[in-house]
Amino acid sequence: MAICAFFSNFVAINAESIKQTFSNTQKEFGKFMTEEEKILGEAEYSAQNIQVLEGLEAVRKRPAMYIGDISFNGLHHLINEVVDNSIDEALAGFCDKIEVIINEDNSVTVQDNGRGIPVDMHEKEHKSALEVVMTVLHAGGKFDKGSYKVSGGLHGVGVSCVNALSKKMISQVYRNGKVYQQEYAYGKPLYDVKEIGVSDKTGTRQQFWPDDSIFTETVFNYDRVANRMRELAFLNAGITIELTDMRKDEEGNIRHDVFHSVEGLKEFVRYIDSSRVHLFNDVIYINTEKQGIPIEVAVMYNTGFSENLHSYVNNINTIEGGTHLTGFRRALTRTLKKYAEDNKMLEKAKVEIDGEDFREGLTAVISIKVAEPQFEGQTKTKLGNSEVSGAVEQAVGEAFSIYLEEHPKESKVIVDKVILAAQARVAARKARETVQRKSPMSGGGMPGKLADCSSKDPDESELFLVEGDSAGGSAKQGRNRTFQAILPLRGKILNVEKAQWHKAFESDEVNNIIQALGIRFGVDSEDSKVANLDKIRYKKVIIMTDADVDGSHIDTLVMTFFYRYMPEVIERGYLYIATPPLYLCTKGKVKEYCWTDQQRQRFIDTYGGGQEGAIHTQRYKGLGEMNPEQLWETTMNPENRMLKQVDLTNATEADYIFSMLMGEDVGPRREFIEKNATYANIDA
Ligand code: 0RA
Repeated sequence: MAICAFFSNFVAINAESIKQTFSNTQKEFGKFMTEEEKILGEAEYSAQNIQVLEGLEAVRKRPAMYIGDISFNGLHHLINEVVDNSIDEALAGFCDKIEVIINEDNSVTVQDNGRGIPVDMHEKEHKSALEVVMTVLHAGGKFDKGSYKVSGGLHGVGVSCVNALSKKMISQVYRNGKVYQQEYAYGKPLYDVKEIGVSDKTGTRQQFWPDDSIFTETVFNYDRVANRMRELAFLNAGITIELTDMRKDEEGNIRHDVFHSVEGLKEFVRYIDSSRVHLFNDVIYINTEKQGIPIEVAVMYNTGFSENLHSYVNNINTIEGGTHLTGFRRALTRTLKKYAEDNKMLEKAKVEIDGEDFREGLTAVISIKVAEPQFEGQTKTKLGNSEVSGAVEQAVGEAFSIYLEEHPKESKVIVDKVILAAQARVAARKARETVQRKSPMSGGGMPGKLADCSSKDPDESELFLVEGDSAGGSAKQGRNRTFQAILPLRGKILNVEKAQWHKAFESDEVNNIIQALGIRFGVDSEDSKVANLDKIRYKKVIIMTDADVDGSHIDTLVMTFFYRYMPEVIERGYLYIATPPLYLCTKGKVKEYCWTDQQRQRFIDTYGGGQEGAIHTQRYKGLGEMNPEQLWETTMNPENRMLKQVDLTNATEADYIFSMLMGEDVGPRREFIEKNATYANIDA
C-alpha cells in the first residue's frame, strides 16, 4: 500500500463542505450543481433585501441568511451555535464542562454545567424565559451577562435559529433543584415549560434533530466537529469539552475525544507547529489586558519559510485579519528592528530589512476579546475596531522587548533568521525578474504549454491544471474552448512547504501557474509575498489528476502551493478539484460511470449480480484511460461533473495538517495516513 493513500481524505478535511456532493448517480451530480447555485444565490441575499418577517418563519424562509448555507457548513453551524451559548456561560465564569454527543439517529446533544437558562416568567412575553430564548429571534442577547459574547460573522444568531431549523428539539434545564423541559417541532413549542424531575445539578441540555426538508446534507462529520471543539478548548483554557460520536463505525466502535487545555494558546501554537522544526523550544507568550481588551498571544519560530498568523476575536477565527493583526505586526517589526539596531546586528546583513522578513518562519496565535466587535470584509471575518490596533501593539511591544532583552541567545537566532529571510527575498525578486526578462512570456505573453480559452471574462473562465502531458492532450481535445483553458503540469510540482520563496520562483511549473493565472506578487502591498488577484484570468482553477495515490499527492502539492502562496484564491472559493470517475460499468447497452464503490455495487445489484456483475466494470486509474469525449462527459462538462471546492473552514487546522503532511516529521504523517487511507481497497 503506497504511502500517499490518505490524500483524498485530506482534501475532504480541508474541503469538507463538498464531501456531501458524493451523491448517488451521475444525474444527481448535475442536480447538485444546480442545488449549489441555489444555495449560493440565497447566501448572497443581503439584509436589505429581506423584509423583516415575524419570528422564526423568517429563519425557515431564508435559512442561508442566518447560517450561511443549507448544506454541510450550515448543518455544522447548528452545533457551533448551541455550543457557543455554553461557551458564553463559561466565559461568564459559571461553567467549565461541555458535553457534545452526536447521537445514533444523527441528532446532537449539547450539555453544560452552567447555571441553566432561567425558566421563570418573562414579564412582557408572559412566557417562561426558556421559551423566549428558544422561540424568539436574537432573544439570547437580552440577558447581558457582562461578558464578551461570542457574536459576529455568522455566529451569534441565537439558539432559536437552531430550533427553527430542527424538526424536533428538546431543551432541559437543571436549576433550583429541579429539571424543567420543553419540546419543539420546527421551532414551535409543543407544551409549556414543565417540571419533569428533581436534581441537585445545574446546567442546560439541548438536543436537536436538523430538519431534513431544509438541509441538503444531514449527516454530521465527526472530524469537522472535533476540529472546532479542539480549537475552542485551546482558546478557552480550563474548559473541558467532551465529544462523543454514538454512530458506530464498521468495527462497531464509537469515537470519543476530550479536549482540555491548561495553558491555552501556548499549547495551541505548539499543536499547530508540532511538525515543524523550531529555532528554539520556547513559546513567547503574552496574556494580558490593555485598555480593557483581554489579549492573549503565543509565538513560535521555526525553520520554515511561511508566515502563519492565526487570529481570533471572541473565539471567531478572523481569517481576513484586521486591526488586531495590524497591531501585532507593527509591534513585532518595531521591537525586533530596534533590538537588532541597538545591538548592531544588522550591519553585516548588507540588505534592507522589510517588515515581512521579521515574520518568516513565524507561527503565532492571537486571541482577543472585544465587547462590541465590528466585523467587516467579504466573509465578515475582518476586525474593524480602530481602538484595538494600539492596544495590541502596546501589549505585544512591551512583552516582546522584555523577552528579547532577557533571552539574548534566542534573540540572536531570531535576528539571524530575519537577515536570511531578507537575503532570500532579494534573491526571489531577482529570480522573478530574470524569469520575466528571459522568457517569451514577458509583455503579457502566456506560458507555451497553456491552451487558453477564447473568453476573456474571468467570471466564466476556467483553468484546468492537469497531471501529465498526455492527459493534458486529451483535456485540450475534450474541453469547451470558449471558457476552458488547459495547463498541463509535468509530474510533481515543487513541495513549497520545504522550499524558500526564491526556489519556488525558479521552478517552471510554479511560474507557469502564476503567469497563466495573471497573479502578481507584491503589487499594492508592502509585502512581496502577498498575491494580488486584481488581474486574475480565471475564477475557477480546477486541479485534475488521476484517481490514484500519485494523483492525490499532486492535488496536495498544488493545494499546498495555493495555500501558502495565494491563500486568497482559496478564501474566495476559486480552487476546485475535479473528480474523474473510478469505474465505467456496462451491461449490454447500459453504461454508467461510478465514483464510489457503493455506486458500482448498486449497478451490479441492479444489472446482474454476484461475481459476474463485477466482470462488467472497468476501473479507471488514470485520466489517460479515457478518451477526450469521455473526459469531457464525466469530468469537465459543467452539466455532469462534480467539483470539490477547496475551502478554508478551519485555517488553523489546515496549517497544522499542511505542515504535518508536507514537512519533515514522519511519525505524525504515518499516523494520519493510517487513519485516513482511502485508496487502500481500490489500489491493492
Ligand atoms: C442567562 C442567564 C442565566 C443563564 C444563562 C443565560 C444561560 C444560557 C445558556 C445557554 C446554554 N447554556 C446556558 N447556561 C446559562 C442565569 C442567570 C442567573 O442564574 O442569575
